[in-house]
Amino acid sequence: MKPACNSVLLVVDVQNGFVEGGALPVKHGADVVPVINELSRAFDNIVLTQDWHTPAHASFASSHPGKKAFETIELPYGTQMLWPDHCVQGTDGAALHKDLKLPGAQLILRKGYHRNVDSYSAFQEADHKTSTGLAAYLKERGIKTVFVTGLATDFCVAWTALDAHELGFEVYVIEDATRAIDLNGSLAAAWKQMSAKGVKRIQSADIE
Ligand code: VGL
Ligand code: ZN
Repeated sequence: MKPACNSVLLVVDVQNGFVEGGALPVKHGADVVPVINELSRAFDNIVLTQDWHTPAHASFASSHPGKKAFETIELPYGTQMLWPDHCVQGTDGAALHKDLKLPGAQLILRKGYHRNVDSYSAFQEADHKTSTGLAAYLKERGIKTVFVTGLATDFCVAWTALDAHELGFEVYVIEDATRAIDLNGSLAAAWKQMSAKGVKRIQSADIE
């Protein structure tokens, strides 16, 4: 398939913090970089996201005495998975991967910058109330279809894809342009949920 001119390639959180050597490494995370660089040639519109947390963010285990990374905690908006400190605003871990070559990208959207609220999704924070503004931006530009890539398949990619679908976009996740964290079956659960909602799963070879 050839993405129409009202499509966007959404590149989620391809940051140092999520690849080998980062604070929250996704296995083989850096492998998405050449795939995304190549895919970008087929798109007129490209948007990137950056996970962009305050120091002592509520999603960090270190902010909750006695808690460890990959445990959960109850926050006012629901159950929150706790993570190692990662993607702190302005640090090297929060920088985009150096081999990502997307000079034509039009917007870099930062998310997760409210200290007490996480934001896996590029569209809506984890309180399920606060918008990032991305849907309005895309709709204002006439975008109808979103192709989601990046890290991690089972967290930020899946939440972004599900929200995009809910907001009325046609949504494709390009599987080989993503890599997963996969905690306790989270990857299988994410694909199940995405399929059930009508998010389409494709491969980079399906795009021309
Ligand atoms: C992510 C966990 C915490 C992601 C971000 O980009 O998938 N995962 N923050
Ligand atoms: Zn995060």
